[in-house]
Amino acid sequence: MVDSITRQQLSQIAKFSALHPRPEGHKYAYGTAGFRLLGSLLDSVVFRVGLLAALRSRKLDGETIGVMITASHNPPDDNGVKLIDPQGEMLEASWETYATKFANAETDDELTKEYLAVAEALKINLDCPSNVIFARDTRASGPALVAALKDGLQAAGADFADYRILTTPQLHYIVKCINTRKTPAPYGDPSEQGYFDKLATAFKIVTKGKAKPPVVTVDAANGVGGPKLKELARCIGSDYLDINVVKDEIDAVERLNFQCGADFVKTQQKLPVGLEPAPFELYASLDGDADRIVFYYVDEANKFHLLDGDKIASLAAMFIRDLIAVSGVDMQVGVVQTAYANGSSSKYLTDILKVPITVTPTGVKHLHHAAQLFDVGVYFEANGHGTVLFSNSAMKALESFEAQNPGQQDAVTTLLSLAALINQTVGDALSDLLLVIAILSHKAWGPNEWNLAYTDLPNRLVRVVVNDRTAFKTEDAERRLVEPKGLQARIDALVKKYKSGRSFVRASGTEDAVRVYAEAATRLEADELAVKVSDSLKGL
Ligand code: G16
Repeated sequence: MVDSITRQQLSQIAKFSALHPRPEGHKYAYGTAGFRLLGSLLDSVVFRVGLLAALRSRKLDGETIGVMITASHNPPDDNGVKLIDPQGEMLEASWETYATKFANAETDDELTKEYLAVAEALKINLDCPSNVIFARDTRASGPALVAALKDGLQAAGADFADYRILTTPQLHYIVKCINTRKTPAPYGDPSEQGYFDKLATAFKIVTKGKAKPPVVTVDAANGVGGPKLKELARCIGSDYLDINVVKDEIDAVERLNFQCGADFVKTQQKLPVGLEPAPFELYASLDGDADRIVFYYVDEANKFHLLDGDKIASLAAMFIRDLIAVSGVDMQVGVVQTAYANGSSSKYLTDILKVPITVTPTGVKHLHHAAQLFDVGVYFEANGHGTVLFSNSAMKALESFEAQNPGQQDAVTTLLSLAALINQTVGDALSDLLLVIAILSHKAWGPNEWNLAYTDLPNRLVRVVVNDRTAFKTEDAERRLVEPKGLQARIDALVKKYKSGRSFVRASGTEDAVRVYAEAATRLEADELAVKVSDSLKGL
């Protein structure tokens, strides 16, 4: 028996849904980082995500849920939408199925039925309060998608707040702040200024007594990270840090991620177009929503050296491991990687640093949960997406530790301020930038000294367009293909021919393509292996 509140909500949903018709024939899927495709195909999806966000909040007794409208590293015409859970984490995986069902409902009637079915199956009281906050990146399709989202939230009777233009990690931060406000461990002030202040204060504590770092030049991919980074640097103050932001034309929407940005630099293994670096100075590139960062420099011969997510993870793990050892606190650091991790980085972590490694499928949602199993979990994808998580028990151990000497006290203070500096909700390019600068300051290292820890095996990442990427099924944390049948055996046969060869193929969850990764002992061999494996996909 449907009560009057439910009836009213369903009728509102049907009414608003008619304004956001689903394009015919398109199959949607909640992928690596939510729904992501051409902005012009997303109106109905975003409206429906609004409905789901309202339900998710109700299911969690009115806790605040976040909705981010962004397509991150994708080209300017794409857009996307993803949900953020109350602790600032990615949406719980079991709800991705509902998201996909909502997005694919053929008619308004089918959509209201799905809505009711989820509410009934999960025993959600539709009369319960529902709170949602949202933001977007700088893409041209953003404002119209925000309007669709508002319609969805209104139809479902949710209370909502528009945080306008933010980086993805800023929204994750604010969601967590709101939901922890009245708890014994509030995460921070739930505002953009609160975010800047928290990072700025922590950075100053972590780098106290160290020389001011040399200037760092940051390519902001012509996205939202540019203005936000300038504001963060202003909050830190030029007495402590100089950041030179380039590629910051957010109004030139067609230049977003174009020949610049973290994805371009990592996949092309070259400088952003137009950048003329000075030897041995530190450079970095963000992606379109500032949740990824990679670093690089050139040597005296102008040779490009990439310091990617694996290098960041190794640097952070080494620094934190050493601080823990000095502090005498009983805890352990571990690292989470994906199949893309360079073989040399995994070897360095295990053989030299002697820290445990876990490997998960691509997508920070997977890495994040694995990192939570360590006292201090460092997780980074090679593409520069990652963070460092301090568990509750690690925080308690640090907070209650009684240091026996100034060295121990210093180490504990640095670890605690690192936990504040590093975004605890998701990979955050701005926070990771400060983390790297802080560690290099402590070590008095430049990028070249950082790079010396280990030498990357030459590698190549290729994007291959296929007829149907959903035909590519993997196992073993995406390191092996199960389908199409027979393909893995062909890849194995190719890999065998190369010294230190490794290659895998997986479907992208953010682009309509599959990705081929190859590494080998020499540049030539890595490139050749990548080409041969890509060729083996022809006709699929
Ligand atoms: C997203 C995910 C990352 C993932 C990347 C590429 O990044 O958040 O975890 O590595 O997509 O994924 P795929 O290879 O499946 O396309 P972003 O920065 O685009 O949000």
